[in-house]
Amino acid sequence: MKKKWWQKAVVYQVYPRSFQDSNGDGIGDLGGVLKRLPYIKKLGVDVIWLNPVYKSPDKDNGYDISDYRSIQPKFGNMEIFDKLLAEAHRLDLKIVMDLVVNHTSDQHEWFKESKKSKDNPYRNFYIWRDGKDGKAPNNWGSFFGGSTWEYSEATKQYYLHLFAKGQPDLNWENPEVREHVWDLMRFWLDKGIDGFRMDVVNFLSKPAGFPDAPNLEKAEYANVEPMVADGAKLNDYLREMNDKVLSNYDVMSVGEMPSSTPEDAIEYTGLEAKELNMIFQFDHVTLTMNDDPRIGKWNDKPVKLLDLKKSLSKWQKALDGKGWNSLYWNNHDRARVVSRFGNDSPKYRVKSAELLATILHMLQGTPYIYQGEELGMTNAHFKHLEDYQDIESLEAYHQIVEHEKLVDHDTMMRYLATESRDNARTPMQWNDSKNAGFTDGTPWMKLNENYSEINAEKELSNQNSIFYYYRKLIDLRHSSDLIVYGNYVELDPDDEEVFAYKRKYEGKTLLVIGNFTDKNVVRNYDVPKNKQLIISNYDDKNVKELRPYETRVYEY
Ligand code: ISL
Ligand code: CA
Repeated sequence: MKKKWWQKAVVYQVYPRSFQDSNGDGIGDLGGVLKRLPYIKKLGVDVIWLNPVYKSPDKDNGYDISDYRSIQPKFGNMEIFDKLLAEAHRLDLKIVMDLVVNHTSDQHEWFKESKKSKDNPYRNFYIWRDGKDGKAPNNWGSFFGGSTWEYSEATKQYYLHLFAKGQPDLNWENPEVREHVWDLMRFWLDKGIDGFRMDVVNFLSKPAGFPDAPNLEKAEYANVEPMVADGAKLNDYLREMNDKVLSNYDVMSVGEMPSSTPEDAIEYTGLEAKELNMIFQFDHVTLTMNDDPRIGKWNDKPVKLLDLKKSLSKWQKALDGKGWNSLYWNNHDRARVVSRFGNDSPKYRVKSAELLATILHMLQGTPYIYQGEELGMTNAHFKHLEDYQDIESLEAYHQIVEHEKLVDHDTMMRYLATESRDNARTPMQWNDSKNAGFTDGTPWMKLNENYSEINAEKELSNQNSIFYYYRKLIDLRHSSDLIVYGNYVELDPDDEEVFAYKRKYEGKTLLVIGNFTDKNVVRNYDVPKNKQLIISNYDDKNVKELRPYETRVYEY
């Protein structure tokens, strides 16, 4: 495979509404990102991925776009966007934008037209169907609760929405829709942006005839994901996108693909594919699910190290030489890594955050860091339902607790505290002043109470901080082909306490070791005397035992 710039890159994800407010309205904005560019630069990353900043009624925090070519007024305007892009480029930082084209907002002009009449020129931009016996066309359940079908009085038909009813799905079968999408992509690429992260892009091709989904557990609505993921025409759409748009620019593309397998990933990102550069797979972030499938992702089970190793190893081995992995622990949809996969107690938070960072950053693929991860930010630990803002969390509470009465309030509060997307969306913790330096006004979302303990200012003033540890990991990657391209070798898959693996490249070996327990453990790896310790999160290196959450990386 010919080497590409994005293979050596590290990406930093910015969730603009929670990053930095610059005008005191309590909402993070582009002016705030601009102000914090030097901070991002200091971390040493190459690329910034911006979550959606387009005009939107914000039913799903910007994932419901009403105008693809203008900036959300809360976030600024096109002038400030252009300034941000220019300043980022001046600092040698690339900017990747979110592309949300499985659906639009119901406030998009196309949808406003589409719903007017059956013969409207935009009718076929969306997916309209007659009801069945006075009910929805099929049994599909929306990701945010209820049916995926919403009735529209004007034409007495239903439209499809996999997510909220304010997010109608576009009809990708319609070539006109595709042309519009290629156009809007060119609009941003011609401005000079450096690529796209593509929202649920493996859901674009829906099954012909819209059959019912299997529903063994007899849930009120059936799980729609297997019906729409990796559909029959998806490869055609992605190839057309590559052919007509992406191949004309030197940019990166990463497709968000819930439930895709390594085989799917090779199809989309493989050498022959000419589709995307990489995908976000969901395996390792969905290792625990509720025993009751009707409750789905909502649970409070700890993740087992064996499962995690198995999952990551599977992807490392399968894509080696055939595709390219994206490496991530968390994002705006997931719990905070140190709370979900590590130990966020004051005693072990730092070691455990550094351990997790090491395990991920030494793998083959392109690493993504989610804002605040480099500070060891933790889950929100919210106690009250009122503290949650996320549509998925609130709709799930409504459906599971109030409507279907599957679990009680306290149980669901534990599930939210473990899995809610809001855990990642509390404002960035810059310092220990009021509202953590995020805003002078009233923050749109409650801050994590631990900001006087955990914040950027504190991290930057301590050479042994998590922040500088991340910077070291990034620097190591930039200077090592072994870390970027080396083959992955799994070690001791049955070890329940230690995650260890090797990487091999042109006669060199990297040995990565991580103790995932809060105890001292002893392990023996066969390493030559001339080995070099290239990074570790403990000071004294001459110890036989691995201490709690200790990690070491050797090269030889
Ligand atoms: O977070 C999830 C997993 O539990 C899903 O509900 C999530 O919606 C899914 O991963 C798709 O995410 C993307 O598309 C959504 C948007 O709400 C998410 O923020 C986005 O990342 C709809 O556009
Ligand atoms: Ca603002």
